[in-house]
Amino acid sequence: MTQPEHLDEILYPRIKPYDRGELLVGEGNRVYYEQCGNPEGKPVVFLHGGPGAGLSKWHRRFFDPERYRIVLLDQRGCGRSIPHASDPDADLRHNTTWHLVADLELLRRNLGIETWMVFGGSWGSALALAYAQTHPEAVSEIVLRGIFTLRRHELEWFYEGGASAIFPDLWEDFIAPIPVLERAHLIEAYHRRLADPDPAVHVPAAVAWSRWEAATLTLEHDDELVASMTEPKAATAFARIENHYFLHGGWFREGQLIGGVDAIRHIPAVIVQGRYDVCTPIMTAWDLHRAWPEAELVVVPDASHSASEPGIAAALRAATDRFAG
Ligand code: STX
Repeated sequence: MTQPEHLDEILYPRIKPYDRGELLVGEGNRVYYEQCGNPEGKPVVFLHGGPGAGLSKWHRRFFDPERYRIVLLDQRGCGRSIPHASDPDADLRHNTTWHLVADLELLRRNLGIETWMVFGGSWGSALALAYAQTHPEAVSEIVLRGIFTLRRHELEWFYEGGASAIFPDLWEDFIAPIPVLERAHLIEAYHRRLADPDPAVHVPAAVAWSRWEAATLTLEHDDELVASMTEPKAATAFARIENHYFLHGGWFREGQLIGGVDAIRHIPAVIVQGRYDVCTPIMTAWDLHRAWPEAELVVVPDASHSASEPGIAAALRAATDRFAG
C-alpha cells in the first residue's frame, strides 16, 4: 500500500531502515526485522496487528527518528517472515502468542537492548500486554491503541454476529461463503476452509474474511486499505493466522490480559482508543482502564480503529513524543 498522504501532516517523515535482518527462531521460522531512526536513541519495538497483518512503511513514522531507535518486525508467518502462512500447506502449529513473546525476547537480546518501549495496536496491544506481563523488567513504557484482549465476547462481537448490527451490508458478504447450517460457529466454519491446502478453497474464504475486517476498520470506507488487505497472498496469511489465533482464544485464559495488569502497573503507559471502533469496541479499553487507572486513557472522539485515522495517529505521536523525554 502506498503511504497515506494525510499522514505527512501528522507523523514523522518517510524513512528507510539503517539495518535489516532475519532472526532464526526455531522450527525453520525466520522472522524479518528492521531498525530505523537513531542507533543511539531510545529503543522502541513496534507490534503490528492482525495477528498476521505484517508491517507497512508508515508504521516507522510514529517515532521521532532523531530520538528513537525504532525496531519493527513481521511476526511469524506474515509479511517478509518465512515460511509464509499463504503457502498452500502452511503449518501453524509453531505460531502462537507465546512463540511471539519468545521471539520478541530473543530479538531484544540479540540487538543488545536492555529495555525498550513497547508500542502496539489492536492485536499488537494484546501482544504488548502479553509480552510486558511475561517480561516486565524489559519494558520501559507501553503505548497501546485499539485495545483487543481476545475475550470470548470480543471475538463473538466481531466474528459471530454482533457487529452485523452496524455493518449489515458487509456482514452479508462475510457470511456468504459459509453454508447456512454452519453459520452458528463462523470462526470454526472459516477454519475448515482456510486450513484446506487447495487454493480454490482457501483463497476465496481468506479474501472474504479479510474484506470484512478491512472494510470495517475506518470511519469512512478506505478503498486502498481494502485493496491492500484483500490482495490474495496477504489476505491468505492474515485470515489464516487470525483465524488460528481466535479459534484458540489466543492461548489466553479468559480475561488473562486485563486480570494480569498487576505485573505492569508500575510501567508508564498510554491507551489510545477511537470512540467508534467497531473491530475492537471501546468496552475493552474501558475495562483495561478500570483495572489499570495509572495508565492514561485517551479517547479519540471522531475515530474508529485504524492507526492511520488522523485523530488516532496524532494521539499516538503525542504519546511517543512525551515518552522520548
Ligand atoms: N484484528 C484486529 C487487528 O489487530 C481482530 C487488526 N485488524 N486490522 C488490522 O489490525 C490492521 C489495521 C493492522 C490491518
